[in-house]
Amino acid sequence: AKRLKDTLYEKIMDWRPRTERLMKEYGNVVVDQVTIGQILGGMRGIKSLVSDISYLDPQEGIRYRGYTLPEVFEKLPKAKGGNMPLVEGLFYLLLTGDMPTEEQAAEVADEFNKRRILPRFIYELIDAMPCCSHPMTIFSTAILTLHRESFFTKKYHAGISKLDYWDPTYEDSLNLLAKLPEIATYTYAKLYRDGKRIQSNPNLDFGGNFAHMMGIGKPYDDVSRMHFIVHADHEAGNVSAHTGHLVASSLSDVYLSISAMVNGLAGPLHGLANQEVLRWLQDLMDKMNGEVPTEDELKQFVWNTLNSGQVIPGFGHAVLRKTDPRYMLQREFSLKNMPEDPLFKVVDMLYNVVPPILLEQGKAKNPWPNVDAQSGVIQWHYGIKEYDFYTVLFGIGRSIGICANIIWDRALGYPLERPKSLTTAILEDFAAGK
Ligand code: AMX
Repeated sequence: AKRLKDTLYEKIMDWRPRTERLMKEYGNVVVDQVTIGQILGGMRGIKSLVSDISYLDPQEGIRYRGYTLPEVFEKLPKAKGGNMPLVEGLFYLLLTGDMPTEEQAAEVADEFNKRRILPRFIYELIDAMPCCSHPMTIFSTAILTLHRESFFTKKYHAGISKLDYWDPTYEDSLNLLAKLPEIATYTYAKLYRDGKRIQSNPNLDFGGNFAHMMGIGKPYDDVSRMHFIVHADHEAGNVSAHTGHLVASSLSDVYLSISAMVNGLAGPLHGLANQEVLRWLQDLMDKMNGEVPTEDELKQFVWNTLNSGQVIPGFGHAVLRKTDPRYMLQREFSLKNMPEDPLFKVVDMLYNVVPPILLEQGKAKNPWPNVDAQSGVIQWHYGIKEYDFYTVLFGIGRSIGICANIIWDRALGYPLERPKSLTTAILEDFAAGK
C-alpha cells in the first residue's frame, strides 16, 4: 500500500494549482468588507483565513474534512478492544482528506511508536520547573525546548527549496505529536504523583497508551480517544489555531508554533474554560455541602455568577450559534457510561437552566453549551480531579489539527501573515467620512 507521506505528496501536487490559480487569476475578487465594529471587536467574523482541514458552520458545528463529528466517529477505524476511533486515523483524515483504512491508521500508529521516546532533557526540564507551575506552562515549555530537535530548522539553514518545506515540517509534526502523551503524563506524574511514571506500552494505540500511562483502566482509553478527537480542530480563526498558523507563518518550526498555540489555549476564555467549569462546579457543590442542588438553587447560583460580573464557563461561543456537537457527543457518552455521577447530573441540569438565563440577560450571542461544559466532568469521573491538568488534554488534541494545518501551510506556500493596523484617530476619520 502507498505510504502516508507519498499520498500526502500527491495531494499537495494536486492542490497547489488550485491556490496558485486563485492567487494569480482571482486575487482581486472581493470576499468580505470590514467594519469599525469588527476592527475594534476582535476581528469577529472577518473572512480572512483559509483552512481545508476543518470548517465551522455556526448552526451545524464543526466538520473535519467535510465530515460531521458523528460521521467521523462512525467511519474512522476503531481501536481494538474499544468503541472509539483511533486518534491515528483522525490524523490521517485531517492530513489527507481521505477516510483511512485500518491499515492506513496502523501506519500512523507505527510512525508515532517509532518517535515517541522523550530525550532525557525533557524529564529533567519538567523536574526542574518551579513548584506550583501550571501544567500548561510545563507543557508549553517542554514543547518549546524540543525546538532544538527540529528537522525543518536544520534543513532551512542548509538551504532547501521552498517547495520542499512541507517535508521536514511533516517529520517534525510526527515527532512532536508522538511525544505529547509522554510529556503530558510525565507532567501529571510529577505534579500529582510524586514523579512516579508509568512506562509507555508500544503495543497500544495513541489513546490507549495515554490511558495506560495515566494509570487509569477502561473505558478511560475510549475517553482519551474521544477527547483528543473532539478537540483536534475548530477551523482557523480561534485563538489556538490562529496563533499556531501566525507563528508558523514566519517559518518558525512546529515546536515554536505549537508551544505558542498552547499558550493561547491556556486562557480562560478559550481552552482553560474546561478547568474553570470544574472550579465553578466545585464551588457550587461546596455551597451545597455535596448535595445535587435543586433547579431553583442552581438558577440562583448562575445569576450570582453573572451578577458578580463573571461569565458562565462552558457556555457561549464566538462562532457557534447552536449547542456544540462536541458537547453532545460527550453528553451521549456520559448518559451511557456515568448517568448517576452527581456532577454530571448538575451539568445536565445546567444544560436546561443556563440558556434561558443567558437569553434573559440578553448579552451572549450564543446561550448554548460548548465543548468545555462537559469534558472536565468526564475526566473528574474517571479520577482526574486535578482540574488544572484538563487544558493539557485539550492541548494534545488541538496539536493534531494544528500540525495538519501547518504542514499544509508549508505545502501551499502560505506567506508571512501581516495584516495592517490603524490608529484610533484614523478610525475616527473613517467614522466622520473623511
Ligand atoms: N456567560 C456570561 N456572559 C457571556 C457568556 C457567558 N457564557 N458568553 C458571552 N457572554 C457575554 C460576553 O462576555 C459579552 O459581554 P460584554 O458585552 O459585557 O463584553 C457579550 O456576552 C457578547 O459576547 P459574545 O459576542 O456572545 O461572545 P464572544 O464572541 O465575545 O466570546 C466566548 C465568546 C466563548 C469567549 C464567551 O461566550 C465566553 O466568555 N464564554 C465563557 C467561557 C467559555 O466557555 N469559553 C470556551 C469557549 C470554547 C473554547 O474556546 N474552548
